[in-house]
Amino acid sequence: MIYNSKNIFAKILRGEIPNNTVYEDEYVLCFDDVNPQMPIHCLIIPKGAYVNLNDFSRNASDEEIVGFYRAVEKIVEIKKMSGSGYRAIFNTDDHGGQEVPHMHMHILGGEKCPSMIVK
Ligand code: DGP
Repeated sequence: MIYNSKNIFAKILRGEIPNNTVYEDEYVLCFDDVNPQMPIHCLIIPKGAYVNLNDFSRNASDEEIVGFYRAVEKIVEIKKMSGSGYRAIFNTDDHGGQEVPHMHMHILGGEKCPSMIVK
């Protein structure tokens, strides 16, 4: 799996494109999605160069994987969604509808999410 360092999230990580940062630590950056689908819609990305969830699960260190998932709970707290709930989505590759080839988790909430749409 070849990582393309010209992708938009790599540029955000390098500070070449601005973002509305929600949370940042040594493992992740979380920022608001530019095209929100719900009142709350942010993206969590690992700081390491991983194309998608498969690449991350296979090649990230245990520390990076734990760091990523620990950050999710912190971000949910920051966005005040721990009581009401939220939806987490990893779009992966072509069939998953992934547009940006840097692994990311969508966190959506702020109101009840619609039923899952398959088609
Ligand atoms: P996906 O289809 O899962 O690859 O979703 C990519 C998301 O990234 C999509 O919801 C829009 C968002 N996005 C694309 N470009 C930018 C950007 O430059 N800034 C921000 N904040 N979000 C972006």
